[in-house]
Amino acid sequence: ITASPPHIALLPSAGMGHLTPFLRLASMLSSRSCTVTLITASPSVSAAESSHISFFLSQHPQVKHIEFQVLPSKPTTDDPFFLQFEATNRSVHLLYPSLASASPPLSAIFSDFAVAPSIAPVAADLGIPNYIISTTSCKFFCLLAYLPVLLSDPLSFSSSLSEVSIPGITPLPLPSIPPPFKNPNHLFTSLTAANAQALSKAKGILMNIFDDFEPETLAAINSGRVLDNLPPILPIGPLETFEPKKELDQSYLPWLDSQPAESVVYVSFGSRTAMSSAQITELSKGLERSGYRFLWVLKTSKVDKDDKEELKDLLEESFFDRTKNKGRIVKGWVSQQDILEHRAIGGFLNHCGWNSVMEAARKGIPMLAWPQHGDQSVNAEVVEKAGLGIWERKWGWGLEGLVSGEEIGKKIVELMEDEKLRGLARKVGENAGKAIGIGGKSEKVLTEVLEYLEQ
Ligand code: BUP
Repeated sequence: ITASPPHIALLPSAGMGHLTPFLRLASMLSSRSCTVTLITASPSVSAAESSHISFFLSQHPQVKHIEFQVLPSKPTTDDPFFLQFEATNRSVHLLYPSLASASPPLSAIFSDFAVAPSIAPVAADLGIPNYIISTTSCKFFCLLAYLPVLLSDPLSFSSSLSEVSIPGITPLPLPSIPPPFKNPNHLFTSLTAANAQALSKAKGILMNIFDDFEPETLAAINSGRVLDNLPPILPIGPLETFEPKKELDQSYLPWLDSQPAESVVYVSFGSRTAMSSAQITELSKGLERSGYRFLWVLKTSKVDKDDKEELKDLLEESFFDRTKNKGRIVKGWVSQQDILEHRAIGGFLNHCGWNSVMEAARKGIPMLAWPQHGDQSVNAEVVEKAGLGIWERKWGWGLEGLVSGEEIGKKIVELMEDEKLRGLARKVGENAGKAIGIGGKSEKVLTEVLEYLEQ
């Protein structure tokens, strides 16, 4: 009997940073003849999530879709994305009947780290393997996996220490630890610890990374030096992009098309950064002072549905007048992959959300890292070490302090004029391309997983 391609159910979690790698992987699996079922939680937190899911399904009619209602949460002041992680975990068991009756029968569930504890028993009852998809750097994943051990010692995050030690990998500077981890009762911390405890039940951890980007950390975790009960870490990135090109604000494109090669700084802090108005003002000053051309994607709320402010209320009219030939500011969703691919882009000022890092790596675009929250400081260090970018540590967490326009301007000049960095970043791009090319390290890992799952 000839083997037939597997049927894989994909279960992402809340937020574009989590949904994006799942849609990309779903698209890749489908083009490799797998049967794919995409499971999505309803209602979604952001408008971007619902529109991307709809567009993805319209472009991939062969992909099956299960939409399930998450059980409501008690209203609290917690981050709405964290609340959705928690609600999804409480609701996942409801999926059992539809997964059990899938046709052809399911071969595996690929699910987000954020739902690890609730999906493990479902996969076990179905008698199929569960692969967890990690949406962050390998280094930050080590911290997530090791968090229960750190939380068991009240001194782990003591301010008298300058670093946090995790066996097998280089220590993490204390300021890079996400502030919620210092509070065991914080919702994000308790959820993460529960997720970490469920990791050993998974068959493997698929990561949107490539071997050459974090070789030492990957080798350490895969040789059991971080923890001895983790499943294999399977680097399959950078995941190839699939994104809607239609229905987006592309008003900046004609302008971008007319700019010289590598002359424009692209500025974006991802989908969940609500930058303060004082910082927005300083950033505008910094961009102007740098003298460089810029394309700035500006968001002012954590959840896009709440983003009601207009550009004219955020920045002075004189700023627009002075910079009308130098820059464009966009409010709303852009196609970041198209922007990073554009020949005019020469640098990327970014928060180091992991998808953005892998997209910049794929295109070999030098980054100026300015972490805002979550995994981003650890990611910034990874970016710096890999040669993809520079990071000004003393800026700290973007959402906590205020960095002056003068400093921002200087750093942008450094980013755009550092030829050595540009060369290193280009090399990162070449290595990323090799990893996902036929016979490349990441491509082989994915092929092996799919061969293992063939029916
Ligand atoms: Br904003 C924005 N267009 O306008 P990250 C983002 N993106 O294509 P985040 C757009 O969304 P987390 C826009 O290319 C990336 O693939 C971007 O994910 C795309 O950051 C994704 O970079 C955003 O991981 O998520 O949104 O902060 O907090 O989970 O890191």
